[in-house]
Amino acid sequence: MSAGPAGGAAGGLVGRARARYLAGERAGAPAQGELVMNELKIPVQGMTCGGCAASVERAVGRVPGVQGAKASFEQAQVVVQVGPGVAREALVQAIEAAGYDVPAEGA
Ligand SMILES: [Cu+2]
Repeated sequence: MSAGPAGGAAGGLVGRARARYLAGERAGAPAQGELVMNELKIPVQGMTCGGCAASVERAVGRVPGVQGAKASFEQAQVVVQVGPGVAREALVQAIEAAGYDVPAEGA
């Protein structure tokens, strides 16, 4: 039976092609977890030092769904990593509740 070995070789080829396809797919596109994560850049007024920036980070960090935050008082902004379904408005409210101002978008 010559079909046996031939079938086996074809199977191996398909297996390698599939492995390359999967590897390429993984390298070309971000992983699922990163894809659903979003980065929101929110301008913040009223931060005057690193302590203020830390307060803003803590404030947005308490909003459910927030994965991380990096605030900079020099740049007057906070960059927030959020999962799906986190509204910008919830972050703005948390920042304002902490005593800082977020200028209206497009103003
Ligand atoms: Cu401060």
